[in-house]
Amino acid sequence: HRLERDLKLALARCELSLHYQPIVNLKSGQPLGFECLLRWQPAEQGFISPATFIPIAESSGLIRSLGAWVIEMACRQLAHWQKRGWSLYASVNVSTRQIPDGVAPDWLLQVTQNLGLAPECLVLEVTESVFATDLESVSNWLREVRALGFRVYLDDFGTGYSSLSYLKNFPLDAVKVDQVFVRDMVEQERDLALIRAILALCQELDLQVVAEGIETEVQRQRLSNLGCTYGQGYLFSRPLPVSAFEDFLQRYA
Ligand code: G
Ligand code: G
Ligand code: MN
Ligand code: NA
Repeated sequence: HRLERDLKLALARCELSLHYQPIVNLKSGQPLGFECLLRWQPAEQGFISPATFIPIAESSGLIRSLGAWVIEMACRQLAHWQKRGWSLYASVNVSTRQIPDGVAPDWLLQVTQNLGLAPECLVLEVTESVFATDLESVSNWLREVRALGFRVYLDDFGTGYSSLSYLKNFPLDAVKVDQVFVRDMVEQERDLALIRAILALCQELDLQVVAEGIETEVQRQRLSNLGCTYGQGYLFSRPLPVSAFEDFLQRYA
């Protein structure tokens, strides 16, 4: 596979970078953290979407080294921004294939400690597909990373193999409501009803909620009125490269 071969070389060739998208307080718009999104720009080509290359990295096993690079880069960038006075957290996507060995708790501790970062400032976004794997090792991993102070968000909530019993049995800090529910919540009564139900469920379970894919002021307002505290989406900012993200932060300094 040509893409797989090129992806193997991408790290050494410095073709990978992270873009940063703010996660904000819905009421004030204040950025509280950022999601790190991997970007690959091979020489003499445009960007290749992670939707294309992440599955290749997962099936080839390359996701381990790629994922480690993402976490180290995210932490370095976060430490830099914290030193500049921006009190933020970093949220990184973790593939199910990386759990548990690719994101070993003691390795995470080492990376953050070396940079002087509090574990609370690192969020690991996992998807519901973790619950379709070895539940015992996932469960042990979750408990260990959270006991060390790292936070875990359940990403793309509502689109995967979600069984509500997982919310009951597995310790999580927040769920990220997938953008498919937010997209039509203003026009479609059923989508709004689903959002309401998810928010009520999470309130009962003491789970925080981040709404994804917020593109309009009306969506922000509705979500905020329904008691959703955090959000992310193009309304606030697209995922941005370092300097553009710093410009964004500057506006809230
Ligand atoms: O940013 P964008 O919409 O292009 O991302 C597409 C998909 O790729 C999303 O599902 C996102 O979670 C995933 N993705 C982006 N960066 C990473 C990463 O560093 N690791 C993993 N595992 N997935 C990522
Ligand atoms: O799967 P995950 O939630 O990690 O991926 C987030 C993806 O959603 C990223 O690829 C990001 O570029 C994209 N995204 C972020 N905000 C918006 C938005 O407001 N609208 C749309 N359509 N996509 C968004
Ligand atoms: Mn995500
Ligand atoms: Na998501």
